[in-house]
Amino acid sequence: MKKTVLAFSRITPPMIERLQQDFEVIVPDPKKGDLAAQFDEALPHAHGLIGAGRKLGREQLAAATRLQAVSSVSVGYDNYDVAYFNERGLLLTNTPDVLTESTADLGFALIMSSARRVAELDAWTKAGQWKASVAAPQFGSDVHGKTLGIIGMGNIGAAIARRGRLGFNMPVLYSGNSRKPALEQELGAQFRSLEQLLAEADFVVLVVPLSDKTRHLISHRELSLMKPGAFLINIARGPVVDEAALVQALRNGTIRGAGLDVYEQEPLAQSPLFQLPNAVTLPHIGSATTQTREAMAERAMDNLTAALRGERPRDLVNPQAFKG
Ligand code: 8YV
Repeated sequence: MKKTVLAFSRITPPMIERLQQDFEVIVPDPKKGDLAAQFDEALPHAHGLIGAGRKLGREQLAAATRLQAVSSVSVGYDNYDVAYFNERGLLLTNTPDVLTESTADLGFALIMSSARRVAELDAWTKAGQWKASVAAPQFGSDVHGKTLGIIGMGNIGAAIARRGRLGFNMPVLYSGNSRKPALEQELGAQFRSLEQLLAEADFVVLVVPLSDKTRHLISHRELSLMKPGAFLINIARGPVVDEAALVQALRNGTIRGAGLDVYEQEPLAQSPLFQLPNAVTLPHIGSATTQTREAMAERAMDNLTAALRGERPRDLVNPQAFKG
């Protein structure tokens, strides 16, 4: 008998088709009524879950008595209670590598857009404000040659650092848990304490995973250490930044601007950030290109298929739970 896979977020028709070759697939459908009720009803039957953007832990999975594996269509796995997964022997997988370059592209788009005021001046032009040659009130800040500070030099951080160093001649600073000698060699990147990096960088880019250690890593004190002309870019997770402190810093000129892809609450329907011209606000699109989302879907399906066949999945987050 085929095992059952339940999707916990929207998955594409090609994904459904591929999964159906091996599994019974249940995808809650808004046309059939309440999504949460459909999910709750299917949960006790599921051997595998696949999706993204949903908190899953003890409370949410109590009824999932047949569950063996959860395949997240994301690299970040802060939504999952890994200790609980280990306790139950549930496998958790993610999708590293395939989104590195697209997410780095987006990080750089935010650097460019906030420094050169791309979104703001696009709206200004379309509003018919362009009546004479632009002057100082529309001027932006240079990107090339400025100092790039990466907080969390993992794969995505390194991909942004390469863009900055090789494409824009930017000196690269980084902070984090460990030194990266290969990147120091390759890019001339220099290690700094968090405080030093904040004081020196013109663009501070957050690429750390969310954990108890990184929650509100950037708050009033850290923002006050940044240069008044500097920009904060967050493509990591919203709660890494104390958003109220950021709003204050953007309002009173503690820093020049921010480029944000992630927020403390998502989706973000209302926010004081929307009133701030020096905040670029994107709807969590780091990996959202057609090619990358397809690659993530493939990787997530490979992981789930392996896990439900009793094989060790390629991207196993919690090897402790694998009894292979
Ligand atoms: C998406 C991400 O937000 O992979 C991650 O960790 O943040 C993004 O790719 C996520 O996959 C939700 O669709």
